[in-house]
Parts: sequence; structure tokens; C-alpha cells
Amino acid sequence: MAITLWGRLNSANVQKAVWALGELELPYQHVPLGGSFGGTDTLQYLAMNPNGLVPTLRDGELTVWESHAIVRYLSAEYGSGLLFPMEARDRAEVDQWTDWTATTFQPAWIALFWQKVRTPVEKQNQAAIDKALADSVRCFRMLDDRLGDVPYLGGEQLTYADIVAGVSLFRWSTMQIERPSLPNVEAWHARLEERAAFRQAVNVSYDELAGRLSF
Ligand SMILES: N[C@@H](CCC(=O)N[C@@H](CS)C(=O)NCC(=O)O)C(=O)O
Repeated sequence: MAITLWGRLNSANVQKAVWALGELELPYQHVPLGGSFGGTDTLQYLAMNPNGLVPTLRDGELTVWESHAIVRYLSAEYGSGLLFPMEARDRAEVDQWTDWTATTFQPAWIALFWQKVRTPVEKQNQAAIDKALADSVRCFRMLDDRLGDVPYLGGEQLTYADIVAGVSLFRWSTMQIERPSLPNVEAWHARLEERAAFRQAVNVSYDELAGRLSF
């Protein structure tokens, strides 16, 4: 099946799909879209993704949008036993961290990224920065506790939970913020850095996004 991925590579949500495709060593065509490339509001794109955001993935006749749905699909279809635990009981933990990332963790660290990086300095709001940092630190401490017990969020092996949460690490570790010491998160980050698919997908410059609120 021919796989196509639409989305700009400096989008954290697109990076999840790029990382999963890399881990699974799947060949695909990449179409840069969104941000400075535009194209999310064309009728053709909206017919594929009525939400008008990136990423979107096509695999043969199947079109999927929402980054977590994409990563789950790729893992289930191509990663059985690799990124996708076969046992429902094992998958429950993976989904717990994956859904927590969608509902709690990513909203916290993305809010911080928008405040510290995307908002022009003269428009930054210290109270909003403090709140976003406190929310992010609370989440990173939860990750640190979990990663004190197991090397990866789902347990002993890399799963799609590490992918959706791990795309935060380049930005978290390079933003101009006061970070607490989180040894287990740092050890997890170092383990992920050993993977070419992580480095290629996640360690992507966000200079173009600095001071930019328009997309
Ligand atoms: N919940 C969606 C969020 C997607 C999203 O917010 N995408 C952003 C980039 S990270 C976007 O498309 N922004 C507009 C643009 O890049 O033009 C997902 O996980 O896929």
C-alpha cells in the first residue's frame, strides 16, 4: 500500500506520525502542508481532513487524521508486537498514557511553548507563563514517577505512548525556562535519543515558529 503523510515537519503532531513511520521503517511520500506552506483550507484537503489541521495520513484507500489515531493505526497495522502490545491488558496502559497526553500533558506543554516561543516577547504574559510551566512540571513529574518504575511509558518496550509523549522532549529541553531536575525523564530522553527515528522526527528546529501566532 502506498502511504502519504501531509504536514509540516516542525509541527509536534506531525512529528508523531513521522517518528512512527520511521520506527516501523515504512516508506512513504511526504507532502509539506500547513504553516508557511498553507493548503489546509483548500476544498481538496478539507475533503480528506474536515478539521483542517495537520497531520493527515493516507494508506491506500484509508485516510486518517488526528495524530494519535494515525500513530495507533500505524502501530496496529504494521507494528504488532513492536509499538503495539498484543494483549488488551498491556495496551490499556499504553492507551492511558496516550490519552492522558492528548487531554492533559500536551495541552500543558504546548501552552507553555505558545507562551514562551510563539508569542512575541512584548505580548508575553508572565501569569500565563507561570501557570503553563506549573501545569507542565506537574505532568513531567508524573512521567518521572512512572519512568522510575519502567524504562518506557507502556512498560519494558517502546510503544506509541512514548511517541506521542516523547515529541515534547526537544522543545521542553531547549525552551528558555527553569526546569526542575527529573532524572527518570532525562534517562528516558537519552534512551530515545539513541533511536534514529526519534532524532530525525523530533529534533527539528522551531525557529520559524518563534514570535508567530498566525498558524
Ligand atoms: N488534535 C490534532 C491537532 C492538530 C494540530 O493542532 N495541528 C496544528 C499543527 S501542530 C496545525 O495544523 N496548525 C495549523 C497549521 O499548521 O497550519 C492532532 O493531534 O492531530
